[in-house]
Amino acid sequence: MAVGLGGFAVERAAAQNAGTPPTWAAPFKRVCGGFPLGISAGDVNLDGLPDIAVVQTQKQLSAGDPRTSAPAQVLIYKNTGSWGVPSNGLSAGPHWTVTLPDAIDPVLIPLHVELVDVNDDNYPDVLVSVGAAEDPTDPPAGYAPGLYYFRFIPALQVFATDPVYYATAVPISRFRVADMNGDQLPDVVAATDGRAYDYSNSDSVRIFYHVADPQAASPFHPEEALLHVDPNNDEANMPTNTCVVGNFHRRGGIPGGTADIVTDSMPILSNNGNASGQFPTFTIYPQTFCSGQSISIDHDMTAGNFRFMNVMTDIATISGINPEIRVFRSPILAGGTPVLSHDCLTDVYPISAFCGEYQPTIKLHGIANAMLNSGSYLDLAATGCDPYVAILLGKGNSKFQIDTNDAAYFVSAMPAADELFAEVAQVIAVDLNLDGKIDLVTSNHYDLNDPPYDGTISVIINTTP
Ligand SMILES: [Ca+2]
Ligand SMILES: [Ca+2]
Ligand SMILES: [Ca+2]
Ligand SMILES: [Ca+2]
Repeated sequence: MAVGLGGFAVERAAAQNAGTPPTWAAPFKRVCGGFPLGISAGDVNLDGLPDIAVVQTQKQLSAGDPRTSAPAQVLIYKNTGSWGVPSNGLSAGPHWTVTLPDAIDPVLIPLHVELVDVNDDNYPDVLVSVGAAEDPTDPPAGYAPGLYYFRFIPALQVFATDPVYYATAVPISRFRVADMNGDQLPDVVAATDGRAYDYSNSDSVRIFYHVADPQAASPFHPEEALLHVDPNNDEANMPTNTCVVGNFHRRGGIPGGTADIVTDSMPILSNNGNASGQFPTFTIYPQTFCSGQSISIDHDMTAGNFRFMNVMTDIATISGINPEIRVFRSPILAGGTPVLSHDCLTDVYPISAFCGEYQPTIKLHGIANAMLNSGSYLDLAATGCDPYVAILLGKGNSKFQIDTNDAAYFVSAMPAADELFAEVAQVIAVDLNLDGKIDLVTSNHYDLNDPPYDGTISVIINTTP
C-alpha cells in the first residue's frame, strides 16, 4: 500500500513539472503575397524532410489594399535540408505552386490548407478550403466556396492543375482530416460558417467522406450536411469557424476507430459509429459557457492529450479579443452526459498582458500543440500577441505554465526590423531540421498601415539545449 501511494506521489509530482521555456534561433522569413493564412507541413517529395505549404489569398482583401492583382494560391516551400547558420533551409521561393481557379471571387478567401495523402500513393496531396467573403450581405459573383483537391503527380513531381471541386452551401473556414467512419480512408471535417459573415444561419459541420476507392478521380462524396451545432440558434455570438477531431467521448472505446468532433462553441459531436449505414450518426452534447467567454471569428482550436498517460483528447482554444487560451478536458468515464470540463478561472491563460504596443489587429489567430521544451508533456504555441508566439508549458495534468512578465515565454515570429509590420496569424509546430526539437512556422499578414505590405511566413528554429 505504501509503495503504491509513493509511486502515485512521484508520478503526480512529475506530472506537474513543466520545465523551463524553450530557446529559439532568430526567425527568418519568406515573402508570400499579402495575406497568407493556413499553413501545413508535409513531405511532398518523400525525401524525409517536411516541406511547408501556405495559402495566400487573392488581391483586394481589404478596402485600400495596395497590392495589384494576384491569384489565390497555395505556395509550397521545399525543405532543402541546409539547416546551418543562418538556419534557412527552405527554398527561397515556392518550389511547388497550386493556383486556385479564377472562378473564385476575389473576396472569397482560401483559408486552410492541408498536405495529406488522399489517393493512397504516399505522396501528400493538397486540400484547400475556400470561405469568407468580405461583405456579409452581398454574395459575390462567382461565389464558389468549398473544398478543392489537387492531387500530386509523382511521375512529374508537380501538383495537378485541374482540381476536383466540392461545393459547399456555405463557406468553409478551417477543416480537419481524419477517418470518421472507420474505413481507414481519410475524411474531411469542415467547419462551415464562413468567417466574418453569414447568408443564413449556418453553424454546421460538413463531412466529406472518402469514397471506397482511394484512387478515384473524385475521392470524396459530396458534402454530408451534418449537424447544426448552435443550440441557441444565435448566429451572431456563436460562429462556427473551426473544429477539432479526437476521442472526446468514451463509450468503452470508439467504434471502428472513428473520431468525435468539437467545434468553436464546444459541443461534443459524439460519433455513434457506422453500424447502421454508410456514414456514422452523431449525437450533440452542448457545452455551457463561462461568463465572459467569447467565441469570435478569429477563434482557433488544437487537440491533444494534455494529461499524462490519458487516452482521451483534450482541447486548447485561442480567442480573439484580448487573446486568452482556454483548456477543456474530455470526460474520462463512460456514462452520464458527456461535456468537456473547464474551470472558468484556472483553465484560462490570458496572453495579451505581454503584448504592450503590439496589440493585434488581425482577427485570425492560431494555436498548436507539441513538446516544445525538454519536458515530457505537450506544450502550446499561440498567436494573438503580435509579433510574438506565446509558449505555454504543459504540466502533464492539463494545466499550463506561462509568465506574462517573462519574455522567455514569448518568441518573436519576425526579424527585428519587421516586428512592427507583422500580424501573426497561424502557427504550426514541426521539426524542420530533424534534430528532434520541434520548430515553429507562422503565417504573417502584412500591416495595411506600414509598407512594404508583404505577407510572410516565418520559421523559428528550436535551439533548446
Ligand atoms: Ca520534403
Ligand atoms: Ca497522394
Ligand atoms: Ca473514412
Ligand atoms: Ca528542429
